[in-house]
Amino acid sequence: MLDNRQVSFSGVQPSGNLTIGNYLGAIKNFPYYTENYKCFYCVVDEHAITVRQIPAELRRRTYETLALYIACGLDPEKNTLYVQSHVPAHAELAWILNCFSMFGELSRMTQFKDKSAKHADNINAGLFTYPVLMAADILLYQADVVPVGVDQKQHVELTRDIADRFNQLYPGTFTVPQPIISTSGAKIMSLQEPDKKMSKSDPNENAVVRILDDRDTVIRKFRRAVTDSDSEIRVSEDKPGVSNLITILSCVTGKTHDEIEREFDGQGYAEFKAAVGEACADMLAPVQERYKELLADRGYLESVMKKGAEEAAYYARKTLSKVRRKLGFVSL
Ligand code: ATP
Ligand code: LTN
Repeated sequence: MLDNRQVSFSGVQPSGNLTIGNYLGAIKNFPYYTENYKCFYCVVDEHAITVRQIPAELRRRTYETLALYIACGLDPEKNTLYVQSHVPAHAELAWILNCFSMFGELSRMTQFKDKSAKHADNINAGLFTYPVLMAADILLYQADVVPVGVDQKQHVELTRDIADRFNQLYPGTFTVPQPIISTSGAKIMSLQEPDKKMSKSDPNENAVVRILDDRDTVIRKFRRAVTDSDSEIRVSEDKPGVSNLITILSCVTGKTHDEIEREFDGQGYAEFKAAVGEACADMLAPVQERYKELLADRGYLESVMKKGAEEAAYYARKTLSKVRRKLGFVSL
């Protein structure tokens, strides 16, 4: 709770061009909290360097991710939008929380296991302690809710455990946050391997639809999406490709799975895929238009970053001072 309002916090890594998975699973839900919560939405560049980044690309994507936040409906006047590395308190609290996080619990994190397998030549300590930095992000702002895709639920649960552990030793320090996972769209799957999550760093470009893909590209990627050998349009565990497309269409149009199954009853996959592609492209068009205007104005984006960093630092400092006092660090 801050200023008598509950707090919403979330973050997205500038580690690639954002996908409709990032949009439907997370960013689209962020503005929902704007009116009634104190909201912090962060571009988590420090998390992104747990895998190797090309500096010029990281810099460009940091601007792009911020511009996308705004283009997706987050008003910088009503939400604190900022870049993680502009607020050193994140890294500082992360160190402290490292001393309250257990090797065993970090070893069980699915994302760590997946990313270690993917980047076997670079299993660095940052990749291992990634969730501790995420806990620091959330706990610094005394967040009540954390809107994320389902893949991040485990990390928010770990954050709760760390907060509980710390609060037991030093009562009343942190708010214990709640993960908020949307009922649909929480896990959009790859269009090429529908048993895998759609991920912005997937090297197979046909597997992901990016928020900034143009209309023809969106339609083409859906046309090529992997389905199966029968022709029934229905949600089923043994039809992961078709189920994923139904989920996407449902998120985009607000129609239920049942309604979609009835609407396309008797139609072929080609017509169905074309309809999903069209609907998705229609959803993305206004976001893309706004994004282009924003990206052309770096000065404006920098002013948003600066104001956001100042606001965030104000709240972060309060929590950090409390933590330092509780731990017994000497303050000058
Ligand atoms: P990377 O491929 O670099 O690991 P990512 O695509 O998984 O990135 P993140 O920056 O880690 O994206 O995630 C930002 C937000 O988007 C998180 O809340 C995450 O849960 C959500 N998200 C990511 N992928 C999906 C997906 N396929 N479906 C639903 N939500 C997703
Ligand atoms: N770990 C998240 C990104 C992230 C985040 C956060 C999400 C970093 N800090 C705090 C919510 C709250 C990811 O990989 N998607």
